[in-house]
Parts: sequence; C-alpha cells; structure tokens
Amino acid sequence: SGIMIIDGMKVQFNNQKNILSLIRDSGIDLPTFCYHSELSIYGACRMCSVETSKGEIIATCSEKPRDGLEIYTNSPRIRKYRKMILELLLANHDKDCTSCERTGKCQLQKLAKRYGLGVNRFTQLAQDNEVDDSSPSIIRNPNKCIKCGDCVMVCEEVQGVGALGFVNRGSEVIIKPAFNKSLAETNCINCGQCRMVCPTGAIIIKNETEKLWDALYDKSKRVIAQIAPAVRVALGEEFGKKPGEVTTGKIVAILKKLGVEEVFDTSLSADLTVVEESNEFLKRYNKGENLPLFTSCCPGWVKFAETRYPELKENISSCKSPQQMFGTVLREAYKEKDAEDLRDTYILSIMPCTAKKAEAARPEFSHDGVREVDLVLTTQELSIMIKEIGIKFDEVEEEAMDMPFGTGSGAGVIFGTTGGVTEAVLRRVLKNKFDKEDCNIIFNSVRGLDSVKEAIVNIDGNEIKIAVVHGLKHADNLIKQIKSGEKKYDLIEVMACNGGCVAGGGQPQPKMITRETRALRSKGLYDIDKTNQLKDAEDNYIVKNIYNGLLKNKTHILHTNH
Ligand code: HC1
Ligand code: SF4
Repeated sequence: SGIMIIDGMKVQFNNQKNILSLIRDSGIDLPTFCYHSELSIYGACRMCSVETSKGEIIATCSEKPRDGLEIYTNSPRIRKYRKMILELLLANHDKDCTSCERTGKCQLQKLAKRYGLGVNRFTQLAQDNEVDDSSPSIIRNPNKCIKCGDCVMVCEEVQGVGALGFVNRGSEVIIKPAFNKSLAETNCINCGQCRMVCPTGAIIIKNETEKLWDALYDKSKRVIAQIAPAVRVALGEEFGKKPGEVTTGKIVAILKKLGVEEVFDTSLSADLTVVEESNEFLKRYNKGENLPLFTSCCPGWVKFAETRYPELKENISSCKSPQQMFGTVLREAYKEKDAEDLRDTYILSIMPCTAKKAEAARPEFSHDGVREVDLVLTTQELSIMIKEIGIKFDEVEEEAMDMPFGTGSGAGVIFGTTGGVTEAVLRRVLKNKFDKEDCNIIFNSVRGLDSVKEAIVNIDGNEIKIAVVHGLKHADNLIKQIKSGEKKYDLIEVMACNGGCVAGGGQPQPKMITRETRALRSKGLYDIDKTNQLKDAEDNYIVKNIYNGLLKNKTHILHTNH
C-alpha cells in the first residue's frame, strides 16, 4: 500500500493491480478500449494514459501504483493526446454508424461523443478489407476494428483456441485469422466470446431474425419454440433489468405476440439429458469403459475436442444436447399433426449461445433434409426483434409456457450455469443414497465460478471422481493433466464459456462482462430452481410420459451415432 496523488488529491492504494484501477476506484472513469480485468494487459489503445508530474505520459493499465507518484488525468497534454488517438481511430473506421448493430453501445462512438469529436468530421481513409461472414455464428468486419486486441486475447487466453491473431506490424497491423483464412476455415469453435469483448461493431452475431419473420409470415408453417435456461436470466438486461432478473413469462408472451404458436422449455429436454447421460455414465462406470465420460451438451466444447483431441471421441457422451433432443422429440410429437393440417412444423430455439447455430446446422442433426432445429436465434437477436416491433418490455404481461412440453425441473434449469449439468446428474444418481445435508455439501462443491471444481462421491463403496471445468483453456489444461497421469476422473463437465451458458456469446453484451454479471445470472437460475417443486429430472412427470409414450423403445434417437 501507499499514497499517490491524482489530480492534486491524495489517494491511498492497497491491492489495486494497476494505476488504472486506482484511478477508477477514486471516482474517475478513465476510458480504455483494450483493458479487461480478466485478460492479460496488452496496452494497445493508450486511452488510459495520464501525465506524471515529471511530464511523462504513461499508460495506467500497465503500471502498478507507486508510493508518492503524482499524476494528472486531464492535463492539457493528456486531453490533446486522447483526442488525437480517437481522431486516428475514427479516420480509420468505417463510420457506417446509422446502420451498425452496435450503434448506441459502441465504445468508440461513446468516447467520440464524450470528448466532443463528431464521428463524421474526419476524412474516411480507404476501408476495403473484406467482411468475413463465413462463420455460421458471427460476422467479422475488419473495417470497424480498432485493433484493441481484446478478441485475440479472449480467444487465446480464455478459450485456448487462438483462431485470431495480429497480422503485419506497426500502423499496418490488422486482426484476422492466420494464413489469410476465413474464420470458417480455422479451428474457431463459434463461441462468440470475441464478440462479447469487442468494443465496436467489428464482431457481431450473425443476425438471422429475417429467417424467423419469413417463417412467421408463411401460412404453411407452424412455428413453435424452445427457450434455453440461460436466456431467461439475461434478456432483461437489454431492457434495463439487472443481470439475473428472471423474465421467463415475458419471453413466452413476446414470442406469442410475434406469432409463435407454442412455446416450450429446453429445461425439459435437459431433464431427458440427465436421464440419458446418467444411464450412460453408470453403464460405462460399471464396465470401466471409455472413462472419463465428458459431457456433450456444449457445442463449442464438442468442436474443440473434435479438432484438438480427436482421440477422445469415444469419451464424449453420445447424448445429443438438450437443444437437439428437443428438436428430435418435437419432430416425433408433431408428425401426425403436420400430416393432418398440411403444415410443416418449424422449430425455433432461443439460445444464449452463438455455437448453437452451428450445432443445429451439423449434418447428423438433419434427417431426409429436415433439420431437428430449423433456426437458432440468440438472446441478443430476440432483443433486436422486440425493439424493432416496439414491444414495451415493462408492460408485457407474463404468460406460462405451453403444455405438455413447457415443464422442466429445477435440475434442468441449472444446466445453464457451470456445474449445473453435474449437479443435475448427481441429483438423480445420489437420490436415496445420501441425506439432504450430505447431498447439499456435494452439490455445493460443484457450484460457483472457480475454473476447475472437483467432487469425489462415494456410492456403495465406489469412488466416483468428478471435475467441472469452464473456459476451454482450463479444459485444455485439465486434459493435459489427465493424459500425463497427474489427474484421474470418471466424469467431466465441460462448458466452453467462462461461467457456462449464462455467459454465452449470444447473450446481451454488457459494457464489460465480469465475474459479477456471471454470478448474478447464475444466481437467477438457482433462484428459479429454489421455487420449482420439481427438483430432479425424474420428478418431472412429463419426462415419464415421454419415455412411456413418444420415446417408447426409441430412446436411441436421443443419441448421436458416435
Ligand atoms: Fe445451454 Fe443446454 S444449458 S447448452 O448452456 O445443455 O446454449 O442455457 O440450452 O442444449 O438446457 C445453451 C443454456 C442450453 C442445451 C440446456
Ligand atoms: Fe475465437 Fe470463439 Fe471468436 Fe471463434 S468465436 S474467433 S473461437 S473467440
């Protein structure tokens, strides 16, 4: 600790990791483009620079607080310097602001306004870099990139993928995949985390809302929808609600207003996943075959494993994800109805995840040219539609989901946060084996935002070793430890995104996604679980009905062929 002098005021520092944090803690919102507290410091944008009493200009993100150091955050030199940085960025930026998806939320636009620079004052330099729309999930427009490097770092440091990098040097530097590849030709897992940290409109979600409008206007189609767990605790953020505020009933009502005929809950198919996956696990465990079993519900993780660790193929659960299980079940359920009223059922998913778009498009999830899920829209795209048609979110009266597929258990709901799938499986496997308190102790060990969580469960004299990991970089490290023999597990839950689906790349984009946002959204799901009478997947009578009816002798359709 020590004392620094900021703009003539004495300020004490304790644990602040850099001067920038100290300045912000002292009540001044110093701007940056490239500083994310969860990523390593790159110091590219220089917006956080201040002047010292010795006349030096220093980037505060990359300097530690020093006792006695005196700085000015708004000296004449600094104000000029900051404006110059912005002017250069603006001169190199495609200023198609009116139609840009990030307009109003773009950090460059906000700072241009804050520092009194009109975005259109500057001569446009040539902006002729090719827009990359090859990915099924995101669009990358290099002409809107300010080279802050946030996407490069999140892809490398959090996801361990490294699909994006810096090409060329100095003023020529641009961010793109190596070897001039398009994103689709790289090992990109479609997670959208790069979009989540992009301060401008350089990386956005591939907007497919027109496809839904087309389906809704098409009289030959019956549009029905499933809503993923994590959507309900984040959509409200686009309409002024706090992260974690539960808006399930409003989402149902809004989808109905749009023309969706029936709305169902992906938590129900998550319940089916619990049954299928725990059966699969117990079978493998008893035979000692293909362990550890890795979960398969996260498509970012599945693609990562396929490209990086193809030898793990047999270790990944054969269960389809809840999204695809639901598509499968709904196709069965609506077969006769479609034939009767000469309409095709069009299955829409509302997901917190950009990779779910890619999952639904995988060839194994199409049968005779019909996809199990026709269209995946992210939480963010749903918010775009709501704003377009002018629905007043606050005034929407909540509605219940439709029967029979609108009832999920609490176990199915918590799938949307890291540790949720594991807890859901354990609720089933441990039932009647432990008392409530012991169960709670075990469940607590897989809750929370620690990057790797472990639990050892002793059932009938057998020790089951479990790991829960999120953020693929951590998964990658864990796999390396398993391969070297340093660690051994029987069951491993992997979610690509840090925090699980609640922090998926399709969710509303806060100014900066933080641990607090993740924790609040996650708490929202546990709150829903608390008030749900159905705790365990098998408490769900709809699950029983499905097994005794639609899926009788057909449960194999809930699995992929691998
Ligand atoms: Fe998820 Fe899942 S929890 S993957 O995070 O298993 O997207 O919410 O829908 O499929 O249920 C996402 C969330 C979601 C699936 C379930
Ligand atoms: Fe990297 Fe994910 Fe972005 Fe692909 S979508 S470039 S994997 S961060």
